[in-house]
Amino acid sequence: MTATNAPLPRALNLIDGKWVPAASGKEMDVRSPIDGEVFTKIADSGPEDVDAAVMAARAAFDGGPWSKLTAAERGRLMVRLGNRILEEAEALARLETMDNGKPIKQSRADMIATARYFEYYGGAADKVHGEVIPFLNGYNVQVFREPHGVTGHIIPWNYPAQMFGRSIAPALAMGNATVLKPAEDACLTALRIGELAMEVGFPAGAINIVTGRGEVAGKALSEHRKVDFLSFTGSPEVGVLIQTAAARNFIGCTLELGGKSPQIIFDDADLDAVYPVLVNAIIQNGGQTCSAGSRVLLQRGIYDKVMAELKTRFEAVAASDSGEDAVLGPLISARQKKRVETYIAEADAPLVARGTVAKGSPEGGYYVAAALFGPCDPNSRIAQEEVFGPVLCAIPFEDEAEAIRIANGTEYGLVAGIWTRDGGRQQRVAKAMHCGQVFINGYGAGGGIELPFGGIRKSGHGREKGFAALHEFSHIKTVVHNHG
Ligand code: TXE
Repeated sequence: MTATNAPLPRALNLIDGKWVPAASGKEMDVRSPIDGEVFTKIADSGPEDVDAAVMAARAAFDGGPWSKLTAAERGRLMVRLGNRILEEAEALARLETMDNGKPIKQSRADMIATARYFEYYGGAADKVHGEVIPFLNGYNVQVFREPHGVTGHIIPWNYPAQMFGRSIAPALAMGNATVLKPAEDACLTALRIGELAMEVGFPAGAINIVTGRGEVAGKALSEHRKVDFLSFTGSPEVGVLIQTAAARNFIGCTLELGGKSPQIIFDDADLDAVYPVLVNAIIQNGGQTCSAGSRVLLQRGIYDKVMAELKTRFEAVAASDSGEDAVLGPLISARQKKRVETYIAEADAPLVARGTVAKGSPEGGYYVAAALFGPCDPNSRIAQEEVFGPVLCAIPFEDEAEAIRIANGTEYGLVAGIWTRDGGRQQRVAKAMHCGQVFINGYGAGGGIELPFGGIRKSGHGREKGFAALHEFSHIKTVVHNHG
């Protein structure tokens, strides 16, 4: 296993500025995907722990020290946390790799992105201005952007540190007090960053972290009546439960539920630029990325040429133990490995290439060799469902109209990539995409903290990243003043 020199966080929750065990005393095992071995424990929290965290956040927001900070002071704390994350980046990256299994280089990049969330939103905290609206004579009308209050955050295991930053940084910038339930499959960096947050001086109750099972701790957080807003990233199945719970409490929520994102390659594309991006967009993080480019749409004239090159590149990909040279690590869990292997075994399309699992990869790790399928029927299961593994399916198309139809032809709508030198086509196809983010002659799976990100339909709703997230984590209050 990749050695970690990071101090392991204890099996405790962060509630009201203190590190405490689950009230029940229960703990759960944490396994490293690299070798499948248990290497530490986390708190297996129940509704009573969630309740304590929510009440701590309530107190922090309803008149506690957190509520008394100016926007600039909140921002300063966040920037300080970003800087601490950078100072600890190597240790955090090693912890992430051990806990999540991703290649160490990916973890290093993730830590820089995580720090950047706190830097970006820390800088933005005092730059969200209200408005003054011209109205009747004798009136002043002001529009304020107010925090919701207590925000509940349920995040997945694929980018534990980045999701922590992505979800809570904009909420904190707006002055909300937060309760976060990280994923049971990987949450150690979130806990460690919680320790750093206490170190840099966040007041008690502003950031609370409760670990545990989704159907217990996650459920309790999503249904808690004192939570004012929910932010969820995970599966569509759980997204429905979150939205239902939000509706029962008459609160808002954002859902980020993954995708089946297409990259459309027209026959005039710069193919040498395309190849590495295509492979990376599905190999990165083992394909366990909501915005993974999991479908490649190829114009018929270049189909054979591109597939021959992709075949060579896929066969050269070896899943390995996430050390310095690794590009593909293990998947997160035995369950995900089984799920992905089943998709591969049952795929209703020709298998074109399979990568390998490097010799010497630890027994018991959750390694899956990359797979390339094609030509796939656009309506086949492998071309419609999110596999969440290193599995790419190729679909041929004739012309622009067919490419658009196929690209938009799934239940998801998160990201699309368009590769062509034709400027008019770039604009037409981008406009025609039913999704939340489009890349032209590039593809940034997950990148860009400044860029609003999120989906439509089964990919969810609401926007994270950029200033859009600050708007999600606030509501508008209109004050009408009759001074006549
Ligand atoms: O997700 P879950 P899973 C997709 C991807 C993957 C599939 C299953 O296709 O293969 O979902 O992954 C918490 N109430 N994505 O099962 O269960 C859980 O503890 C409240 C895409 O791991 O949705 C964790 O913190 N919370 C996605 C979080 O929800 C509950 C990333 C996500 O877990 C809960 C992850 C409940 N009843 C998976 N049940 C993306 N958009 O990137 C679970 N949770």
